[in-house]
Amino acid sequence: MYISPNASRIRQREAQRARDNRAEIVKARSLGQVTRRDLIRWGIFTASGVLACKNGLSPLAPSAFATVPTGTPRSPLFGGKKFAQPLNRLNLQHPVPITRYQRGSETDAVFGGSYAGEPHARRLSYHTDFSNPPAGKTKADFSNPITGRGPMEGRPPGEIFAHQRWEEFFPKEGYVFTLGQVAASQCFYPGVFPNLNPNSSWTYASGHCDYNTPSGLLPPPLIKARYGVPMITRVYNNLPTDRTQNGGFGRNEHQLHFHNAHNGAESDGAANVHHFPGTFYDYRWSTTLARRDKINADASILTTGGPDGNGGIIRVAGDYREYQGTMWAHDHRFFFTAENVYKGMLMMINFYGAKDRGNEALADGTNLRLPSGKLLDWGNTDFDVNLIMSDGTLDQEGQYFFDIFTTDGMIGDVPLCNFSFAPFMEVLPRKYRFRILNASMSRFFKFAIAGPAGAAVPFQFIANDGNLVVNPILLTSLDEQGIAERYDIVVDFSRFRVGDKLHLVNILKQTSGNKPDGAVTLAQAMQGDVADPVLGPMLQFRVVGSLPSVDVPGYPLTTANSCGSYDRSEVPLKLTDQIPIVTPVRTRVVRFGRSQTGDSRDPATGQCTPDCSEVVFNFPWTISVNGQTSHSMNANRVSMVYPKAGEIEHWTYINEGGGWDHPIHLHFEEGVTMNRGSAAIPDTEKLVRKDVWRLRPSGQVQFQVQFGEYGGSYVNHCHNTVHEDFAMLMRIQLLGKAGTPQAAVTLTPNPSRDGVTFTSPEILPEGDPRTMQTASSG
Ligand SMILES: [Cu+2]
Repeated sequence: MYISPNASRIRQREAQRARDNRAEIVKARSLGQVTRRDLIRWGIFTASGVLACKNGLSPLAPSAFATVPTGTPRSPLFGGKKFAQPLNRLNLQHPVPITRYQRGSETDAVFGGSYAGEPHARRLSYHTDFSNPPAGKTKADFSNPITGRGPMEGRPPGEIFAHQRWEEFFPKEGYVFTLGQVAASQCFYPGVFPNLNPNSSWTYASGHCDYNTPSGLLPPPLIKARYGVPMITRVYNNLPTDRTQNGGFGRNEHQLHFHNAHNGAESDGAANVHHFPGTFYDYRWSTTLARRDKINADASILTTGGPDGNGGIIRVAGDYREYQGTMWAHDHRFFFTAENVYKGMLMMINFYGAKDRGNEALADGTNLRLPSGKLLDWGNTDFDVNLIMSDGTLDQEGQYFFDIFTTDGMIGDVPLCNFSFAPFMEVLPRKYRFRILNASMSRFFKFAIAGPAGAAVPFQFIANDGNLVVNPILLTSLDEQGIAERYDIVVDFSRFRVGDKLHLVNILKQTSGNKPDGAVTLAQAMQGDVADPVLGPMLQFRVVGSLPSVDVPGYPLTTANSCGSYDRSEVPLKLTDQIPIVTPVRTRVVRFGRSQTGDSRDPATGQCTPDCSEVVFNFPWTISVNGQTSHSMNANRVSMVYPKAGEIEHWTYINEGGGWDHPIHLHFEEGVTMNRGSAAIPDTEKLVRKDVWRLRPSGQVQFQVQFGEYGGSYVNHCHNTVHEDFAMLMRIQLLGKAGTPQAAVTLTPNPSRDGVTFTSPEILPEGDPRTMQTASSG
C-alpha cells in the first residue's frame, strides 16, 4: 500500500500523540488523579476493562497509525549506522571470599575483600530479627535505613524462607550488587544516541552504592560460577522510593530469579518475595548439581565436579549429565517482569564443570576443551562470548520506551547486542563459542551467519538452554529461539582471511507480539525489511590478525599464538550421555490458552496478589491443569503439587491457539524433551534437556521431569514476559522431606514496605496428586 509522505507525517504525529497521552494517563492514574471510572467516561476503557480504540487518545491507536512493529513512531537513530561501534563484553564480576562466623547455634557468612563491613549473610533473614528483636536490640537495629519502614532484608522471616541446606552449601564466594538508576553517560550508542536518563534504565552495579547516586551500568553483569563453589549474592534495591518515578514504565520492587539454577525456593527469586527500595535480599546460589541425593551421592565419581583453580577438580555429588552451562538471572516481580527486565534488570551466569572448564588447552581426559582460551585455569572468555540479543524502542528524545498497555507483546525496532546498537566484534581466524541468549520481551529470533559473500556459514550447535547436547549438531541456521532460550554454538572462522566480514543475522520477521510472522531467506534478511527493522544483521564479525585478551588485559592474542595449531580447542563428537526416558510415576497435561477469564483480580476487592497494573484491566492469558478450569496468575493459588522428590513425571504442554506462540518456562528443573505430539521434532530438541519450550502455534510438547534437593514454591509461566504479566503464570509447590519446613505447602508471603505477612494459599485439586481420585491419565 502506498502512503504519501504527507499521510505518513500525519500518522507519525498521531502515533506520537497517542504515546504522549498514554504516558500522561499512566502518570495521572498512578498519582490517583484519575479513576478507572474517568477512563471509562472518556471512552479509553470500556466497562469490561478492554481498551477502546480512539485515535490520538487510545493506547491502542498504534495499530491504526504506527509504521513499525512497536506500535509507535519509528525509533530515531540520530544518524547512527550499524556496525560502527565495538561489541561490549558483559561486565565481569569479581567475587570476594566468604568466611564463617559462629553466632550461638547459627553460622553466619562473612563477606571479605572489598565487601568487608557488609552485614553478615545469615541462614535466617534479618526480617526474623526485625519481627522479634533479640535481647538488647530494637526494631530500629534491623530497619530499612532509607525509609525507616519495614526490615532491612526483603527475604521473609522464619524457617520457611531460611536458606535450605545452609551448612551443606555454605557459600564460599560472595557478590554484592546495587540495583539502581542507570549511571550518567550510559547509552546504547555512545556519542550518537543521547545518554539515558536515570529512570530510563534500571540496572546493576557492583558493591553497595550510595543511595543518592545513580550507579547502574550497561552492559549487564557476567558471573563465572563453578560447581562446588556456592555463592551468596546480595542485591540492594536503590531504586526511587516513589513508584511513579519510573520513566513511564517499570516497578521499583525487585526479586531476582536465577533462571533454572537449582536453588531453594527462598533463593529462586520467584516466590512472591519482591523487596523494596532501601532493602537488600540475600540469594544463596548453591551450584547444586541435580540428583545429588540420588546419583553419585557420595561424590565418588572422580570426574564430576568443578574447576579448583589449579588444574584439578572440586568433586561434587550429583549427575554429570545434568551439568548446566549458559545461564542468566533476571527480575521476576510478578505482573511487572516485562517492564523491569526490559529496563535492564538482568545478568548472565556461566557455570563451569569438570567437562566444561573454559580452558581449551587443559587435557585431563574429562575436560571437553571447547573453545574458550587458555590463559586462565578455568573460565576463559577470550574465545567464549556471551551475547545478549534483544530489541529496544526509543522515544523521539532517544529515551527507552515501553508500551505498558499491550497485553499481546512488546516488539522493538532497535537491534541490540549486549545492550549496544548493532555492534561489530573483532575475531581471530579460529574457533569461537557463542552463548546466545534471547532477552527480548516478546520477540523470537532465528539466527544464521552470513559469510563475506553472503552465503550461510555452517556452525556446530553444542548446547540448548545451557545443557550440552549428546552430539554436536551441524547447522546452517538455528531453530527459532524464544524468549529466555539459550543456544550455544561453535563457529570456525579459520577458513576466512584477515579483513573478511561476517554477520550474525536474524532471519525471523516479527511484527506482532503474539508470534513471529515467519522466517525469510538469508539473502532477504541481509537486505532488511522496512516493516521490521530487527530483521537482518545484528552483529558484525571482523576477522583480524591480532586483538587484546579480555582474560589477561594487555596480553596480545595473535594468529601466531591462538590460531592454527595454537587453537587448542576441540568439539568432540560426544559431549555428554543421554538421560533415558522411563515409565513415569504420573503424567500431567497443562494447557496454555487465551480464555479471557482474567481471574487475577479478586472479584471482591478488585486487587491482584501481588498488586498488578493500574492501567490494564484485562488478563487474557490463562493456564489449565489436567483439563480443569483455566486461571490467570494469582500468587496465592497453588496450581500443582509435586508430592515427593525424585518421582519421574511426564508432562504435556499444549498451546490452545494457532494465533500465538508461547515460550513456556519451568523453574528449577530441566525436562528431557520427548516429542511434539504427532509433529516433527528437530534434532536440537529431540531428547534434549530444556527449561523453555516454544509450544509453536497450536503445537504441543511432552517432556520427562523430576524434582529434587529442594522444596518450596516455584512457578511455571510463559516467557513472552508480556503474556506472563497478563497473566500466564502458575505456582507449583514442591514438597520437601518430612521434618523440614518445605514438607507443608508454603504459606504465601505478601511483601509490603512494612514487612512480609503470610496467607494460606488455595490449592487446585486437579493439580494435587495427594487428593486426586485417580491418577491422571494424561
Ligand atoms: Cu506466551
